[in-house]
Amino acid sequence: MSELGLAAKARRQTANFDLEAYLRTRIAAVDRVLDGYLKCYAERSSTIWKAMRYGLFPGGKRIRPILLLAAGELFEGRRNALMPFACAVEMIHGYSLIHDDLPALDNDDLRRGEPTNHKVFGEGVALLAGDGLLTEAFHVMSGPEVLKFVPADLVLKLVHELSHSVGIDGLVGGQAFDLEAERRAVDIGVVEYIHVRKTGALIRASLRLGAQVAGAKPAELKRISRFGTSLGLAFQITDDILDILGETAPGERAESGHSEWNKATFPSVIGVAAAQQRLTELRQQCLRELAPFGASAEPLRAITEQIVTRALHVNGNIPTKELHS
Ligand code: GRG
Repeated sequence: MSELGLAAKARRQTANFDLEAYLRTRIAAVDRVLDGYLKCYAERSSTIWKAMRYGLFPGGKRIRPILLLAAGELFEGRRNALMPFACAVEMIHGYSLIHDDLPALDNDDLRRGEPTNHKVFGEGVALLAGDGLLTEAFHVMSGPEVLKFVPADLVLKLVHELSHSVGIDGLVGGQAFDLEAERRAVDIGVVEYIHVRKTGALIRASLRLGAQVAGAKPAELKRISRFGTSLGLAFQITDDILDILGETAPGERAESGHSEWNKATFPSVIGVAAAQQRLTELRQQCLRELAPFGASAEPLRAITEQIVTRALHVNGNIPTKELHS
């Protein structure tokens, strides 16, 4: 089937899928378990505990744990086995946002419409709250409860994989490269290199972890990995298009005073229309990877559509290919 046919078919399929209900139930489940993990420290009632909790609640879209659960469900993984890993990736995401908002990095005052962690607790505590969430993620993943559902050798493999994805070859390395890129002109290859690591690595790892916990076969895991790479990049390009066109919700927008056009992003380097074109290609790659899974991949298909749709149609600037599909 042609690329345009594939996209049109995916849109017809996802039209019957209740994504809102799917997301609502999974967000509630993730929130419940995350809350439970942090509750065991609640009696300390210390400032660091409050700051860690503030980093997680109220949450955002919880897209990483939801992708992990969805990839796990695709291979009939059990919720009890998947959930510790889902919570771990959200804790790591929470850490990265707290640290990214600090004055030394993005210097943002608002996150999800509320004062950032360091504005409420001070820079020192915010720094430690990020460290606490990062550490807790690996504590949760490797806990004795997890071993009731997941073999120890697989847990070790997943801890190894996730730590690599958020380390120097992934989230941290991508962020460091991004910081350096602010001071020089970069081409689109460098921008892609940064985004695949800074944003894409954790999204891809979330999907891969879910699939592996659920016992995906090697060929299936490769497919999920390719899907994750494309979706991770699509997620960042979407965010940058919405940011640059001022469509990001208030409180989500960068508050650092830097012009969005000065950052190393797809729309600032190649323009909004070309960024939308790249997004269209990535959406098609995502759908192509999901096609062999048929109806079971409906949640992942619908999430993909939800991620890219707003950025493709923003400002009425619809790529020509879209108009004809
Ligand atoms: C500090 C090591 C370190 C890394 C920071 C995540 C990150 C790397 C920076 C955040 C800044 C940013 C705009 C990153 C792009 C990824 C992105 C869009 C993050 C926001 O993720 P969402 O939309 O947030 O999933 P919610 O609020 O829904 O949780």
